[in-house]
Parts: sequence; structure tokens; C-alpha cells
Amino acid sequence: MRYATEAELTSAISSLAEPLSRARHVVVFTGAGMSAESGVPTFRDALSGLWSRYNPEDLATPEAFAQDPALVWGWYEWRRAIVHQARPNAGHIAIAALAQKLPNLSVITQNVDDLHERAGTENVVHLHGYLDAPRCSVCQELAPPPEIYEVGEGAPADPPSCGKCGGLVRPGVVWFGEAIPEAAVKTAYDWAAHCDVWITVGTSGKVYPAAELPQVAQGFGALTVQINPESTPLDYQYDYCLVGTAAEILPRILLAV
Ligand code: BJW
Ligand code: ZN
Repeated sequence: MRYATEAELTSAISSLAEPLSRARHVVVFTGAGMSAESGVPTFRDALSGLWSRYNPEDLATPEAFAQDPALVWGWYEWRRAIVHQARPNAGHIAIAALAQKLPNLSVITQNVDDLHERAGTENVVHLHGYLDAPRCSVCQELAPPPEIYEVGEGAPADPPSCGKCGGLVRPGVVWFGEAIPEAAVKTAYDWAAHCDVWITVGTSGKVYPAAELPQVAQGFGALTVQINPESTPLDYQYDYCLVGTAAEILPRILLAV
């Protein structure tokens, strides 16, 4: 059910206090909208999303990196600099504070930034990798992330070479067609199957397998909540759709618990 007006939101949020306080395990599942209010662009928002200006096939696939490593590396270094300048927003901070109040709260994020960790949340699983963990595209050895340097938007930058085998170093993210890291996928499905409350924040629910996790949680009996200012294709799956942004709604949930 959708809760959009001020009165609807107030009543929905207060009715979540009891199940949250009672829950043995709460999972918060986040997407790009979680970091939007920190100034990190989303992917699919019509005007500001990265995919409104760039073609994912040219930048977020292993084939794109093989074709033009400098274009892909430069694009990710430009985004890494944006993330380094960004600060956790009120939503990230509310999740970290909620984790202090509740016995067991975990975060599963699709985001490649570290804003949950910088807000103080400790229990975070990254499904789609992490910008600060580049690795060799040949032998998979982890490489040290370079110092942050200015890369103009769209400017190419040559990737470093692997210290072990000399192969090209690639961004530490999961591209289309690549498998989610095994340990992350296993933990995410395990938490989905065993949590009591599942809160999805700021994802369009269009990228699989991540997008099926909320349904797994619901199938195993969790109460499911979505926080998003827009509708998503998966609205119908949730017990509560709270219409608003991460930085607006999450601090209100924290106050209610
Ligand atoms: C706010 C807000 C505010 C705004 N507050 N909200 C089944 C069917 C069809 C296809 C597939 C399928 N299973 C797999 C596939 C293929 C593919 C896929 O899903 N394609 C679909 C697009 C159709 N999936 C894959 O390829 C995955 N791999 C895989 O399946 O491997 C199989 C395999 C197994 C074994 C061996 C080999 C292979 C991998 C997917 C990797 C996704 N990678 C990216 C890029 C990461 C690196 C990078 O950062 O560049 O991950 S794509 C991009 O999308 C990124 C995101 O994590 C991901 C999800 O996006 P997200 O977070 O939902 O963002 P947006 O922009 O879409 O939405 C933002 C939302 O926020 C909106 O709803 C706004 O309204 C909202 N919002 N402001 C709260 N302030
Ligand atoms: Zn190597």
C-alpha cells in the first residue's frame, strides 16, 4: 500500500515502530537513491541519472573495458572523485543510528560508494562491488586505489598495471553479465530468508539478481517496506510503500522507534 500524504506517512511510520522494535533481524537494502541526497548521481532517474547521458554498454560491461580501457577507467575515476567529496546524508546517518538502537540491523547495498560505512554502519554487504577496490583484469589481484586526482567528466585516463602480472587494473565493480561476488550473494539471500523486517531504499528494482531479494524476504515472511519518492515496478510486492526520499523518511523512522 502507498503512503504519500503527510497524514498517511505519519500513521504508517508510527505503525512500523512496534514491528521494528520486536524484530530479531532488520535488513536495509539500498540503491543509488540512498546516496542521491549526498550528491552522487543515480543511474536511471530521467534527468539526473547517469544512464540518461551515457550508454551502459559503453561503460559498465567487461566488453567495454576490453574495447576502450582508458574511457572506462577515466569514467570510474571521475565518479570515484565525486564519491570522495560526498558526505553521508541524513538517511545514511539515521540507518547507522537505528543499528545502535536495534539488536541486529544489516545493510545490503547495490552502491559502490562507502557512505554507509562512513556514516558508521558496520554490517554492510556490497552486491555490486566497491569503487575503492580496483583489481587486475587478468589475475584478479587487488590493486591499491590511486590517489584521487581530477578527471574531467568523460575524459579518458589510462588504468594502472598490475604489480603481479602487468595486466590492466580495472574498477572493482560488478558489470552487466558478471556474477555478484559469491560471499555477498550468499549472505544477502541468507539475510533475506531470515530477517523479520526488510526496508528497501532508493532502488528502481530493475537490476537482477538484486531486485529479487525483497520478494525472497517477503516469501519467507518478513514485513517489507519501500522508501522511494517515485513508483517502481515492484511497488505491489511491498506491505508499505513510503513515498519520500531517504533523507526525509529514515530520520522519521529512527525517531519513531
Ligand atoms: C531516491 C532518491 C532519494 C532518487 N531517496 N530514493 C533477469 C532478467 C533480465 C535480465 C537479467 C536477469 N538476471 C540477470 C540479468 C542481467 C542483468 C540485469 O539485471 N539486467 C537488467 C537491467 C535487465 N544483471 C546482471 O548482469 C548481473 N549479473 C548477473 O546476473 O550475472 C549472472 C552470472 C552468473 C554467473 C556467472 C556470470 C554471470 C550484474 C548486475 C550488475 C549491475 N551493475 C551496475 C553497475 C555497477 C558499477 C557502477 O556503479 O557503474 O550496478 S548497473 C547499476 O544498476 C548499478 C546499480 O547498483 C544497479 C541498480 O541501480 P539502482 O541502485 O536501482 O539505481 P537506479 O538509478 O536504477 O534507481 C534509483 C532509484 O532511487 C529510483 O527508483 C529513484 O526514484 C530513487 N531515488 N532519489 C530515495 N533521494
Ligand atoms: Zn594481474
